[in-house]
Amino acid sequence: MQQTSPDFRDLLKTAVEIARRAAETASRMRAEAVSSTIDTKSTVTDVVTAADRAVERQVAEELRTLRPGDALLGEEYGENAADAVGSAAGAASGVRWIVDPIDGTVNYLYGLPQYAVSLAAELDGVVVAGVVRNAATGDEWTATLGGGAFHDGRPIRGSAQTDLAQSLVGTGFGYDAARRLHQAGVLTGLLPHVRDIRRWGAASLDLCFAAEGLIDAYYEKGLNPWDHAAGALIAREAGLTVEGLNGAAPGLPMVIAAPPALFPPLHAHLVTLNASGGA
Ligand code: LIP
Repeated sequence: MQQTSPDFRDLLKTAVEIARRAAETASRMRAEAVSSTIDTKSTVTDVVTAADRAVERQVAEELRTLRPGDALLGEEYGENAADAVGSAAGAASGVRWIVDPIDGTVNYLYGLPQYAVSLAAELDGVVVAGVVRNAATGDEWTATLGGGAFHDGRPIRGSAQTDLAQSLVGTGFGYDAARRLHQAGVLTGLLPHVRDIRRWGAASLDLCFAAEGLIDAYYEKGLNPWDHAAGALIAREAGLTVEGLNGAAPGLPMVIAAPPALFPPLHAHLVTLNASGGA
C-alpha cells in the first residue's frame, strides 16, 4: 500500500464528502428539471446553467464551513468563488480547491450518463488530492499524491498497451466552430495511426478512463484547470504521463495522458499535426 501524507488523506476525505453531496444535487436538479420543464416552459439549457451554478455554490459554502481560509477556483464563478471560501490571492492555508461542478454539460443536458463532479485540492500550487464522481452512475475515482489511484476504492493502473496502432484514444472538442474545424483536421491525421477514437464528452471522466485502462490514452486542447485538475492526478497516480506538448505542463494548449510507452509516439503525431494550434 503506497503511503501518502496524512494531510493529503484528510483533504481527499473532505473532497469526497463534498463531491458526493454535490453529485446528489446535480442528479436531483436534473430529475426535477426534466419533470418540470414541461409545465414551467423553461428550457433544459436554463436548468443546466442553474444546476452548474447551484452545485458550485454548494461546494463553495461547504468549503467555507469545513475549510475556512482556503481558496477556491471554480468553472462558474472563477476565483470570485474564493470570496466564499478565502482570498484567491493567497489562501492562509496554502490550499486552493479547484472544482468543475458538472463536467460533461452537454451529456447532462441530454441525460447521457457521462457527467461528473470534479474536485481537486492544491497545496502550494501542487494538486495533492482529487476526486471525480460520475453523478449519473455513482462511479468514483480518487487519488492522493504518492498514494495511488482508485476506482470505488479499488486500485487502478493505466493501459499496458505499447503499440499506438492498437490503441484506443480518447479526445474531445471545443465549443467554438473555428477550433472544432482545426481539431477535426488533427483527428483526421491521427485516426489512421490508432486503433480507434472515443469521445465521451467529459475530460475528467476521460482522464479516469485512461487511468483505468478503459482507453489507452487521451488528449485534448482547450481544457481549463477545473476540467483536468483532479483527473490528471488520478491518471498520474495510475502510472500515466500527463503533460502538454514539448514538456509543458498540461493546460489550455494541450493535455496528453498516456502510458510511458505510448506518450512519445502520440506526442510526436500531435506535434506534427499542430494539435495545439488553430483557434
Ligand atoms: C467539457 C469537457 C470536454 C470537452 C467538452 C466540454 P464542460 O466540459 O470536459 O472534455 O470535450 O467540449 O468542454 O463544458 O462539459 O464542463
